[in-house]
Amino acid sequence: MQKKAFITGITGQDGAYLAKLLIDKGYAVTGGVRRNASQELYRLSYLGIKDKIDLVDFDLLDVNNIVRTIKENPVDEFYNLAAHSFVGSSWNTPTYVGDVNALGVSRILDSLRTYKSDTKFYQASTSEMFGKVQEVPQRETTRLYPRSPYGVSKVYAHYMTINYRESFNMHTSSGILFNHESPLRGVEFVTRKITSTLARIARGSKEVLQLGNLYSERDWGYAADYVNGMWLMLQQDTASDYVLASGRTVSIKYFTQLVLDTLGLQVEWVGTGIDEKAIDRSGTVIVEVNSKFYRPAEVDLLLGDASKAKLKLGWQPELSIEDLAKLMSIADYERAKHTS
Ligand code: G4F
Repeated sequence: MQKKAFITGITGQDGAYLAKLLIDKGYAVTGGVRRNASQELYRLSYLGIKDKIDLVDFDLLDVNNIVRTIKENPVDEFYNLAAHSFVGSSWNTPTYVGDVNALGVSRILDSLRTYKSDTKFYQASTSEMFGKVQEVPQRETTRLYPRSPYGVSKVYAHYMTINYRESFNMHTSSGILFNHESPLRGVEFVTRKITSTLARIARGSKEVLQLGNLYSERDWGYAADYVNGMWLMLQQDTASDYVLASGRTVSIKYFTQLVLDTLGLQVEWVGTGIDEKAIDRSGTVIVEVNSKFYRPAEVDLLLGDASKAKLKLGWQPELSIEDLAKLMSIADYERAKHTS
């Protein structure tokens, strides 16, 4: 029988890649979309699956909508990828972020428990829960210390996912995913901000790439590899929590330099702190620091240990940070052809 899956946040980077993976595996995929949000279906079009998905109204704030959706769309696997996912702006709307990211998950879990408790559930947990890291590298057992309203909201959802597994014997798994990027990443996140801006500059645009903290370090992987891990979690006999990470961490500055190299932009870095800049051979500033992009509390270092996922799921990330930077830079250089 054809398997059925429901994906919340299907219009986002991970939702689109996961939908493609499931469709390729023969699943019938239904996607939840928030109709009052801008309809960003371009990622589904980019992957050639827009017409293969059934889209329905879905809102994490509306429990009646969630109940009705679960009753009308009974599925084998439910992937909750919807969230307010930009850490930087979570300080501006902390209550809203909590309502969506934390209580929204309670609404789904309790609706599933009541109306379709044999559904396998995936929760998008995050390395932001480790925040001010209590050990290096971080693994499933590392003590959580979130550093933003976003991180705090995700901790609540993470523990509710565990709680419904233990209280009601439901198959609820949590993927603690470290940063994962792609050409479909939103431009508000630092990797796409860097690749899209520098690609335009390489095509002759006169703008300057303005960044915040150049020295925070992230464990970056490729989103298409990571959605495969999500699927693998729901194929296990028993539910659990898994870290998905590359096991390597690099700074924002290192990633920026990889992109500059790929695009053939030769620069010299000068200055320190707020005055640090990358200047090209003609003396033009290409990259500069703007304190506007600093965060009230920073997560300085993330480095994940995905040994459990490798051992139990047979999961393996395929793309290195160097290859990822190339892939994203080239995709944005192509896109910039149409804007310059
Ligand atoms: O790309 P970012 O905005 O991602 P962040 O905050 O690590 O969060 C992402 O990954 C998490 C997984 O760990 C997810 F849970 C979350 O939903 C999201 O997908 O920022 C990365 C780093 C930060 O240290 C930030 O301070 O880049 C630094 N940064 C420096 N300049 C900047 C900028 N970040 C952004 N967005 N814009 C800048 O100009």
